[in-house]
Amino acid sequence: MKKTTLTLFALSLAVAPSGGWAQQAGGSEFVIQQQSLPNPDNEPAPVHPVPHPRQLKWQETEFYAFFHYGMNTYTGKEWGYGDEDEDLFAPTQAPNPKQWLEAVKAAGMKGGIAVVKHHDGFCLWPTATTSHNVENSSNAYAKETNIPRDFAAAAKELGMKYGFYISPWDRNSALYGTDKYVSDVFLRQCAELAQYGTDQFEMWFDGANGGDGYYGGKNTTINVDQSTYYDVPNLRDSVHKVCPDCVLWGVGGEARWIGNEAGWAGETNWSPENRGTAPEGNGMYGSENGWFWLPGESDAKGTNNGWFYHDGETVKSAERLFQMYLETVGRNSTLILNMPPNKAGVLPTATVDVLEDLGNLLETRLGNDLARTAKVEVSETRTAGASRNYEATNLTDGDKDTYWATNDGTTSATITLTWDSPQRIHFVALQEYIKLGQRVKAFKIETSTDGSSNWTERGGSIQQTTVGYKRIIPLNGSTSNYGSAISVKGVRVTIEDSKACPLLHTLSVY
Ligand code: FUL
Repeated sequence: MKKTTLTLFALSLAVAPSGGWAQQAGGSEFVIQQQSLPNPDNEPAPVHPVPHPRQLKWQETEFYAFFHYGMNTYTGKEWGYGDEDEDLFAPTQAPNPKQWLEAVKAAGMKGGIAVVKHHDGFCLWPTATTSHNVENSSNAYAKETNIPRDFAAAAKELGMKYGFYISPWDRNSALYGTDKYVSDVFLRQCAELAQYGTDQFEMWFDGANGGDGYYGGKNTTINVDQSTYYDVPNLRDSVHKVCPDCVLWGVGGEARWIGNEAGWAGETNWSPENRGTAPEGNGMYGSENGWFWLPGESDAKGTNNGWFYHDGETVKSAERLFQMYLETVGRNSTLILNMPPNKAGVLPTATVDVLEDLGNLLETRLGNDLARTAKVEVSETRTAGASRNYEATNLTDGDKDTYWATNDGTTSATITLTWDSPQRIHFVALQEYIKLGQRVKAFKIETSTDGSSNWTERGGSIQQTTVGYKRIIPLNGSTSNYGSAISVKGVRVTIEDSKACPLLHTLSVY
């Protein structure tokens, strides 16, 4: 039994020998007697901070879409002022969220977030909270429009995750800037959205607050202090009571803004972070010793102009989007890639085609894990417990819940994969068992043509530092040039430094 004793003067509580609390008459000692918890599986102690289970599920979504559609689609703006005539929202046919989701599913995305209210305050569902909504447009398709309803239903049908972007800043609301806005408008809108599903995986609460707006007819500037105005603890609590697995992004943040909107995260990227100047702190890189688990999310435009669709909007190439994937998902970040529906309320054919091409690239380049057929050996294996082992084969069994680990105190180790015949490869991917914290600080990847000698370091000048949820290293050192494969009979990963014993659940080779 371990015993930790803290002495605090002027306190009169003590832990009884039995382990329960006991009052010490007139005493001045505060004793915490910590019993060693039974650990029959010999599981490693966590390295804090660790993710909340909802953050873990969220991270597994990896790659998902953003759909900016709304009043701005018809006015040509990116930030509407909030004074738009509702009639301007005029779809040329019934908007079709199922088509949006089908198209991104073909690109390998596992879900999507639909903007249902942007800063102009125009709501894409019939709501009791404001007249600035679809029902008040004279357009026949608009009157039938209910994006959150149709989006959630389509996602469920397609087996995808869904969430909503609902702008806290509302340039239309006469109540904006008063407490009543938060309780009677914003929180109610969140509650209304829950009628379309309580299994939302993320709520995007954008932090923008440019100040000026129409605000119910008052043409004025209203600035709020977002850290206090939105009553964040209550907001978080209210959302989680209804949608327990929903991660709040931005205001109330449980994930952090990578901060460049260009589709890349730092090669060194920690999920731990301090809540700093912005609520999200050190965007691209996180902080090795951060206090909170605040994993990075990269929001990026999949088209060349706006978040909203504008005339002449063109889609980025599948190769460019593949590069973004490597530089975000491949660097311990999620990627939320924006694909804006057009005035007909659908993704244009050119977008759909690129998404399909992207799906094919991901499938051909990262779809066939050659590690599954390799022999795997490690320099050390943690002593097994009663019902869990930490064997090297856990790395290649395709199961994210089994992992390889070293014994406590061992912070460097090697993993060697070998094949009898030469394999043509481009990428190595690593995944930590982050449930027990992010640990790896430095690693290197080498390959060998015969599997036993002449090991050559790979990855060019790419920093091989953090791993986190997922790290993908292009062996040629380039995220933009797929290049030609290298032929190998061995891959060796050396963990050079780690905060504590390293825990990896998957090692993949493509
Ligand atoms: C920003 C907003 O102001 C943009 O309009 C867009 O919605 C982007 C994703 O977030 O902060």
